[in-house]
Amino acid sequence: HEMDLRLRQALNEQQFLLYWQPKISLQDFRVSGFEALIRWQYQSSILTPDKFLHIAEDNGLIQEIGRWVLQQAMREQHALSSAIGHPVQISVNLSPRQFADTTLIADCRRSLQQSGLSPSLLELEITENSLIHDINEATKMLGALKQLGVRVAIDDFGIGHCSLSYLRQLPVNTLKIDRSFVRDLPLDQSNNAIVAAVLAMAANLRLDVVAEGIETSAQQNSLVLGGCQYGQGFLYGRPMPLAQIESWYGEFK
Ligand code: G
Ligand code: G
Ligand code: MN
Ligand code: NA
Repeated sequence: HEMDLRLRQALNEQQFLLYWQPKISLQDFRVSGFEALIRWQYQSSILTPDKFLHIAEDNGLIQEIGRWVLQQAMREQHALSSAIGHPVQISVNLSPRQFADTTLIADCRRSLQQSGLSPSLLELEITENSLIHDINEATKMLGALKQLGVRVAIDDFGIGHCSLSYLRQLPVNTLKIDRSFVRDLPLDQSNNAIVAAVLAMAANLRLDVVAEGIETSAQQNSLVLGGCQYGQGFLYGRPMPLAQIESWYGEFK
């Protein structure tokens, strides 16, 4: 298959790169970290994951691509921190297949050793659906990650099928509220109620909350009022390559 070969070639020829989107503390508006988002430099265009990641997921290349992302993200963390002037956390998205594969632990451990990164500065983002596929295996994996000292976030929270009783028993650190709930804040009654409920539950379970997709200060302000600790979105910064972080930060601060 044509696309399989191209993806393989992309890996071999280092055509993948990372973009970084800032994560902002909504308490002091400092930069707390960055989320790594993969891109494919294909001929003269930069392709987003929706164009190729599902193919890699189907043909199994996602495992190798995922290992590359983890390693590369940890390599770039130091330069991100230098650009911002203090140590920043990095977040890496994991595909369901990566999360289901126990070699993840060894991969993380090796990349942590090679990069010298403090494990607490690494957060792995998984979706609810990664958790419910096999809850026993997921619980083991989360336990092993916790033992490594790595943090775990549930991405796109609220649109999947993870029950609250699972959530209570699983060792995760962070919920990332899906941007579909943030979009119509603060005017939409039901989204307001959903976000308030997630924030209340998270406070009870001692989980951090990141709101995704913040585009306006009205959205931001309602999240701040609700006690949401972190935010991400175009209001602060779009995903960008490492080389642009310094000039972005010059404008932001
Ligand atoms: O900004 P963006 O178009 O990059 O991201 C689209 C989707 O692709 C997001 O849902 C994000 O979770 C996913 N994604 C981005 N980078 C990675 C990656 O490195 N690994 C995996 N598994 N998913 C990613
Ligand atoms: O599922 P995940 O959260 O990993 O996806 C991140 C995706 O969300 C990326 O495609 C990123 O470009 C996109 N994104 C980040 N901030 C915003 C925003 O403020 N508005 C919109 N529409 N998309 C955003
Ligand atoms: Mn994510
Ligand atoms: Na998300």
